[in-house]
Amino acid sequence: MKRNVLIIVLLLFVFKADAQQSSSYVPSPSNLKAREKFMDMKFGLFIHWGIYSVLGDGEWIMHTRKIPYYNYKRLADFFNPQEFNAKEWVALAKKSGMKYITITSRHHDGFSMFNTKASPYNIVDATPYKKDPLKELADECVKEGIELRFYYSLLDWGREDYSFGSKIVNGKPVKGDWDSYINFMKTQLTELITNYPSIKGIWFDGDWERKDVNWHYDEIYALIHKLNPEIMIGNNHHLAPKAGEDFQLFEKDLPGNNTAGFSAEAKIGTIPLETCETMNGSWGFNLNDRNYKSVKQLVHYLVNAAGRDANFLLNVGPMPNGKIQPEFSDTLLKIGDWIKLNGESIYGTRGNIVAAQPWGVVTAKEKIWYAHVLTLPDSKTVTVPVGNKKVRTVTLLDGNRKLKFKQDKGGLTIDLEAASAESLDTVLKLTF
Ligand code: FHN
Repeated sequence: MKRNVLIIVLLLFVFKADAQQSSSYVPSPSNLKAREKFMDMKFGLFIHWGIYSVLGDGEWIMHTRKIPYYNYKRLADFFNPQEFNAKEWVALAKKSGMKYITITSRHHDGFSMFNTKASPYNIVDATPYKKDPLKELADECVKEGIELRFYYSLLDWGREDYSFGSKIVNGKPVKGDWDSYINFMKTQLTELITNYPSIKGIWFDGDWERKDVNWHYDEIYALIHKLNPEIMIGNNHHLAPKAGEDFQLFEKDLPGNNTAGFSAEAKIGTIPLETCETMNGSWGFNLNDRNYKSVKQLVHYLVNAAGRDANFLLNVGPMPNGKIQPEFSDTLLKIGDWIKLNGESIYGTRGNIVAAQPWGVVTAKEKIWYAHVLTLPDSKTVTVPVGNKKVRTVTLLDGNRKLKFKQDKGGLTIDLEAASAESLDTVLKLTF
């Protein structure tokens, strides 16, 4: 009996210690401010760019075509993006209504797209280009008031210390040198934060490749926040947020959905949300992927994300010459035209005010609600569940025209006879 009591006391102690450890991260005031700003920004440009773009078949080509590391590395000799122009990329993001950029500093192929002392396998030392595009991008972003964040792969297909494919025992790969790999990542992350001091976020990816390994997040996250407490950490592990993370990522799905199959275990937490999606079906440049999403699909994605209180990070995979293909930029600029007219219903708003409706979603700012009618019902009316809030006016955001409405216990029913069936999104502005 005595022994059982002792075991229970011990277990309680262990659980408590664990709970304390995982709740020990207290975001700094600057980090909390950064989170609010992040939620206000709503729309960002994701960029997957690396030496894989030379082959024009996506960023997984080394893995899918089983190209041995030492052969794949030769791509660096051909990577010379002479037409890369940070000004053009940032101007495109701005004109498209995007407020931040997240770019791959190092993807699963392990190639560093920045100037690093931690490995010679980087754009400055291993390519004829010899320059650091991330530095140019960081400087241009500062000039133009666009936030910059770095994607950073945890998974590495080539490094010996990572030893891709190795069995994991007791939290470590049996082959390779896990401590050396963790130290390598820490060195690179320190470089990214100290050499590019304006960056606002680190976007981790690849955790899912090694479910049972100890990634040492406690040390890695603490290091990042020690170097700059304001930096927001996100991790695309497809799970509920872990201690030390500042925003939660979703891939190819709105929070709460799992159409792409990544989010079965992605329980929604209490930190800011972001969902990312491709413009065709590929993250990295893919010469043969013509499955382009329409302006309407992407505007709807943005609006649906905002309605669920999430940012939308929309991806382009630039070509090996450094240009963004016109199919992408044309669509992005059209999204920008839509945002110019409707931005007040997106930027600075919050979502999850009411659950998503069959006709669309609601975003809100101060005392205004924006009902986004994405599918105009045949009845040409929508009912917004406003509860017992008394509605004063309902207007079409486009043109400011007043709409007729009636309010009763069932909600607020709005007459949409005046709305155009052609509109990408009929935005109704409700004042209370
Ligand atoms: O494997 C990557 C993929 O290449 C891409 O970077 C996406 C972006 O969300 N994340 C991984 C798949 O989960």
